[in-house]
Amino acid sequence: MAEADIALIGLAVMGQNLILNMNDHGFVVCAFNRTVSKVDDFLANEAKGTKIIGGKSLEDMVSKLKKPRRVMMLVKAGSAVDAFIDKLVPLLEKGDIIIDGGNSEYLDTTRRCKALQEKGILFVGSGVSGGEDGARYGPSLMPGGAKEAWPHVKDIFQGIAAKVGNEPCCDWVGDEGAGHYVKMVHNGIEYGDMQLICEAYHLMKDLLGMSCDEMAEVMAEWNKTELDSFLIEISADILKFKDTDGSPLVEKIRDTAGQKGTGKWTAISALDAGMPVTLIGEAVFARCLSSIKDLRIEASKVLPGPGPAKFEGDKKEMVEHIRKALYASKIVSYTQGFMLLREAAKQFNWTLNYGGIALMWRGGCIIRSRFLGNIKEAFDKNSELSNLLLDDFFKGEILKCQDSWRKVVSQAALIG
Ligand code: 2AM
Repeated sequence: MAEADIALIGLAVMGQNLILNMNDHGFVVCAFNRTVSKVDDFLANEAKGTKIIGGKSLEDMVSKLKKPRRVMMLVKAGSAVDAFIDKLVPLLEKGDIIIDGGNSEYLDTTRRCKALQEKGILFVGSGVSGGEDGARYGPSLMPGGAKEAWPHVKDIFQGIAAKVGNEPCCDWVGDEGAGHYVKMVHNGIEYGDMQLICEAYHLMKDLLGMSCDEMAEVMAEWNKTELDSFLIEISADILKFKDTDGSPLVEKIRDTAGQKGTGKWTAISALDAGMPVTLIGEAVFARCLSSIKDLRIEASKVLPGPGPAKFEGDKKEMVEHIRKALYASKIVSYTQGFMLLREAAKQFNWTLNYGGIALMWRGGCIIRSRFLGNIKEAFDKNSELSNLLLDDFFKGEILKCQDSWRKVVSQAALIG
């Protein structure tokens, strides 16, 4: 019997949580997974007592779907997505919809869109951000692809998405791989934000000699200012967190970072597009540098800096300079990110709604912040705005911050 509103394939945590979220919003979901035993496990545990149903096979899953059929995948990016598409297509009809909610490369999404269009199947590639918690209680969703699919998935997507006020952090992004492209740039910006926080930490710790508890307090204060954001909030929590021996856990974590690839793709795309997305590029390179730890240790023995940092000014004042430097750098990073989006739209012939993108990032996702509300306002005032720095609000903010910013950069360089 056709009873399910949507099927979801891929029962890792993200997939499970999205299903539970859809169920909470009144949608009947049919769950499926390559390893089929996980369907029964899920129904017997996490999904117990809900309206969620399961598929015994792909055929069984498809037979339980209302038409047009909606099938969402949350499986490992790459060949797993293509493998499921190949198995699904013979079971579907023209006008049915396949949605890829994984972290796929936008060029793959564009390719899949085109191939499925020829078969009459509507393909949607959607960015999903917010991690496990976001998936469960309200992610940021960035869908793009075959626009004819949007009226059929809009209610589910906007229903489960995070809300800012009453507005859902989900809207149609654009054609082909536009949704995954926007998610990619989101991840690049996330790398940039994290790098800026690390640099602020580095300056407070090594220039000003502050303890983790002191820095936690500063971050908590910063979270009441223009920097109000998820990443600053959790930085305060992380700095406060103690290991079982009572010392700050963060200091015990090896200072080498890996990467999943989306930050790198953003930098590559920026080079391809000829756009100066320097801050994200530096953030990606900083991760690369961090990961060659042995070489860094070796080099530090023979290439000393200018000696131990000696800061002689007013610490409290310097902390405020650092805050303003972080804020100004963040404005530059988002400006660069939106420059890249604009150039990609031109290159791929997409119509992107920049204010809508700012709103999609305003809540639910990892880079969620008050600041994205200001970006949304800038595009509301002028949807043709060529560059964020030319908006009156951001121009004013940069002018307010630039003296502090220059002080911090010069001090940091001089002191090594
Ligand atoms: P599994 O439980 O059968 O491993 C996240 O890894 C999700 O992607 C899981 O649901 C996993 O299914 C699925 N997955 C990973 N690689 C896959 C592949 N090659 N084909 C199909 N599903 C895959």
